[in-house]
Amino acid sequence: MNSKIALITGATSGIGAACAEMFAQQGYKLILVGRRANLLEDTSSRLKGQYGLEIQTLVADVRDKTTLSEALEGLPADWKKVDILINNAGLSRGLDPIDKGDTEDWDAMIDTNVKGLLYVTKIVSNWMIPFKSGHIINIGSIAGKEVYPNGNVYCASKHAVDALNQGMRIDLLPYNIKVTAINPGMVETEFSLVRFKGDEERAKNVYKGFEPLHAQDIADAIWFVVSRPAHVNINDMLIMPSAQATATITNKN
Ligand code: NDP
Ligand code: 8X3
Repeated sequence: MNSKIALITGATSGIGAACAEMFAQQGYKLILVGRRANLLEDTSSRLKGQYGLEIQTLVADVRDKTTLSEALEGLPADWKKVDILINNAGLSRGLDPIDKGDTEDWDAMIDTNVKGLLYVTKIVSNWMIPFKSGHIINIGSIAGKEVYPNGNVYCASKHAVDALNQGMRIDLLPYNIKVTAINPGMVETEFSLVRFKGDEERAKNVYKGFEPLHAQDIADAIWFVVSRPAHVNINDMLIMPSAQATATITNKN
């Protein structure tokens, strides 16, 4: 049994849930963070039953720095030696031109994708520093490499993740902490349902006519990255469905 610990934000769905499964298979102890308590509990009891692991579940909104900090700092001391942090919690809300955007949507994206990621990273990097080891995986996006019509604020938030990924790598270098960005193209998860505010038809259409990435593909890539030898770091990985060339060009049947 591996005694390493992986902390995954946004573990209730999609990429985060697939990562929880992957790290459970690899024998890691898990700290799973998300807002939906029922889903966290379901995942936790399933993985505990299947892999016989220890799991801590933290029901927390990464935007709320007080509650988040209380939840993380409230973990037992021996759980604060986190080996892998996966900054995955994130969302897109709305797909509107800048003059029509909903400012509540903008707040949700910036507060979650940028500020939430920062709050988690500050706490967990301080846990890693004394051990001079650790690996932080930031889930960016093709939207952090390109800007597409109506993507404005979501793209800005993921460009910020790209910049923070580079900044963290510089700042944490003296402490032997690896930092990697995983930047996916279209992955079929709850992402589009959240973007389109529960419009299932519109969400399904996004993935029609081609095979999108699956959450498992991203978990596989993350496992590849974290399982490199100590002297190797993958700085940045851009992963697209074979049928998608750029953020806006997809070969659909
Ligand atoms: P999902 O909507 O399936 O999962 C998002 C996860 O983030 C959920 O577990 C959700 O949990 C959690 N989350 C959202 N807001 C918060 C919050 N405020 N506090 C805590 N947890 C939160 O989407 P994906 O799995 O696709 O998305 C994961 C990441 O991947 C995101 O950062 C997204 O931007 C990125 N990404 C997704 C792509 C795609 O095409 N799907 C492509 C490129 C990047 P809960 O609601 O329970 O809190
Ligand atoms: C999610 C992928 O292309 O919808 O980050 O922005 S995209």
